[in-house]
Amino acid sequence: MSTATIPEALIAELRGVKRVLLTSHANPDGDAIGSTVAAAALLRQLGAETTAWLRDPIPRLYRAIPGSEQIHSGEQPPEGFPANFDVAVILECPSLDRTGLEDALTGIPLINIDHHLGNENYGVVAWVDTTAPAVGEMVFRLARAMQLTITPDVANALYLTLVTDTGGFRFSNTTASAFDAAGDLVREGASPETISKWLYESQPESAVRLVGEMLRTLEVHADGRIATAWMTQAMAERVGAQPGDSEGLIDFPRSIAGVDAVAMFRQLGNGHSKVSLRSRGQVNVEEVARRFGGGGHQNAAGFSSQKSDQELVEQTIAALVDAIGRH
Ligand SMILES: [Mn+2]
Repeated sequence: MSTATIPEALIAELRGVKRVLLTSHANPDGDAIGSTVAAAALLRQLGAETTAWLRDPIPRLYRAIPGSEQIHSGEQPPEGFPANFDVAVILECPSLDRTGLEDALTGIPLINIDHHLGNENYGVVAWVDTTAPAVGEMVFRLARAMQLTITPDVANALYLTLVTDTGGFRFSNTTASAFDAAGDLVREGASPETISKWLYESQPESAVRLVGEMLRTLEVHADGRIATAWMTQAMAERVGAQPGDSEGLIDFPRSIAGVDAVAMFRQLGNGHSKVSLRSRGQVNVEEVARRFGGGGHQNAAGFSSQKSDQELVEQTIAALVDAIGRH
């Protein structure tokens, strides 16, 4: 069940916790990292000891977030886990397997805070608000409800979740509440200029060169309504790309007039690929991603695959043709 109202049980549970693990999804994005760092800082105000653990490293783009350097990453649990922990707060994960740490998270009570459609409502307390523009906005509301202090570092981390999850206040989740939260966070010390520099003006040369490589693979289908592009391992090697350099590449095919759906195929090695999907308006790529075992939101979703490149492209395009055909 999706609710904008913060469950009383969540506030009660958080007030009592002493040793907390915080985690979010694998391949963490701005909302995952910003929410994790901010929620950890807020829980420390309540006297809790916190440890943040993400399966994957923090992409370069987000390393400027204060506190992100303290996040434990990798498949090995942080010291003392789970014996020395009371509870795990799972942010931004519709199902526990999205953490990539689900085997380690058994046997500890879970608190589930998320805004994804299709959240499985796992955990001793689940707060799922599918109308929230970012989980960071939910964390902000929670902090207000619990009368916690929003420091400038927390304000910046939460402001960043809004910028990244709304695509810079452009996607359909750019609601009045998104602007309300952004305005309040600026009043609490968030600096939009600083966050813009972190996100948009801190690219290594390799990331910009990768744009050129990717654009050579651009194709349009379905009378120009679908665009696809690739990021292969060979391309990444040619430019010396670092993990995280492909972040935001999908915005280029997405910017073409008349394109309603975009698929970006990324080779991960070992025959695995990741497909990122974007759409405009009512075209629902979350349904498409779900058909392939992934998930996301109506206008931004993704899935992983082990199919051959050709099969993957054909099936994805066919599914996108279906999706645009319904609108
Ligand atoms: Mn999010």
